[in-house]
This record gives sequence, C-alpha cells and structure tokens, in this order.
Amino acid sequence: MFTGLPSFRSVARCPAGGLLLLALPVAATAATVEGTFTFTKLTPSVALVYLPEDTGALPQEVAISHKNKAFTPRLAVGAPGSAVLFRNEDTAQYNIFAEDKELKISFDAGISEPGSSVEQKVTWPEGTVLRCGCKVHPAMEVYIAALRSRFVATVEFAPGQKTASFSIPDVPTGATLVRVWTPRQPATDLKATPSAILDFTHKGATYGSVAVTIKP
Ligand SMILES: [Cu+2]
Repeated sequence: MFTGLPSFRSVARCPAGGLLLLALPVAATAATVEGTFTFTKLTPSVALVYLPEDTGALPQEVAISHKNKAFTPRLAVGAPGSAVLFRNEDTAQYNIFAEDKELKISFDAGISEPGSSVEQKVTWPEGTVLRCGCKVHPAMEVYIAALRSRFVATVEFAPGQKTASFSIPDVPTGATLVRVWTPRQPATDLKATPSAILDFTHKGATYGSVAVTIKP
C-alpha cells in the first residue's frame, strides 16, 4: 500500500466550472489552445483534448478519490508507468476494477476499506484511455488516459450540461495538431490552423461538436 501524498502536475480550475487544466509551464512558448464543446444530446461524462505530438510528460503519481460515491477526478491523465492511487475517502467499502477487452486490461483490486488506498500502474498504451469502475457502486466510473503529452485539458460534464469551454495555455508556437476524445468518440485529430470544428455523430445524426482555435 502506498501511503505518501500524491503529487500533481499543476492543476487549475476554470471559474466557468467543470474544467481541469493540466499543463507544465514551458519556456519559450506563446500560443494557447481554446475551445468549446456543445451538445444537443448525449453529452458525455468527460472529454479529453491534448496535443498528441508532445511527449514530454514523465510518469507521476495520479490520485483519484472515491468520496460520496463519486470519483474525483472523473478523467485522470498519467504518462505510461504512472502510479494511479485510488483513495477510499468514503465511509463505505469499495472495489475498483477494470475490464477492457480492447486494451487487454483486466484487474480487480478487491474490497478496499475506508481510509485505505489501492494502486494501479498505467500499463495500457500511450494514447489510450481505460475505464475503471467500482463493483460496489455500479454507477461510478472513472477514465484514465495514458498520455505523454504535457499539453492536456480534461473536461467533466455535470448531468444536463450542454456546453463547456477549455483552454491549454503555453503550448509551443507552431503547434496545429489537436486530438479530441470522449467515451463515445474515438480519438480524432484536428488540424487547427488556426481553427477547426469536429461534429459528433451517432447513427447519422449530429449530437454535438467541438470548436478548437489555436491563438498565437
Ligand atoms: Cu464505490
């Protein structure tokens, strides 16, 4: 069991709410990625936006809290090899598990008592996202992205939320490639020169979009 305090990459919370930014300050950068998700229906629980060409992120400790029968965050990011620490901050037992046939990841951490933690290494491939759940609380889910990119925005949608904005500050000047992922949308690359729009479709009908701009 791991008992030390987890360390984070710098985390900022947007006043608009529902948005986490994870980025390291990098010298000699000047551009900013900005964008907005808009959904008319089928709003996902989370969304991920990042610059796939960057590979500067190192393995780290990623903390995920289980509290009030919810995971916080609901979308976490760690470079391959990172240690993900699930912390039981509830008054009830939990049981973290994952079962992903595509990624060939299957684990069951067993029953975890309140106040304890279980650790899982990020062993799935760079650029993929694993969904983990809790066998005690089947409605709970958390996504963990294996990314080497340092330029990442994670978005968490509240029930009924239709739009959410995000930004990734201090990205390298000249960056144009932006990757977008949601649980319903396979990772899709956009060339933002300087702007791009991706429509989300299901059975031929558009249910949302994301607009991305890179501002120098
Ligand atoms: Cu649970």
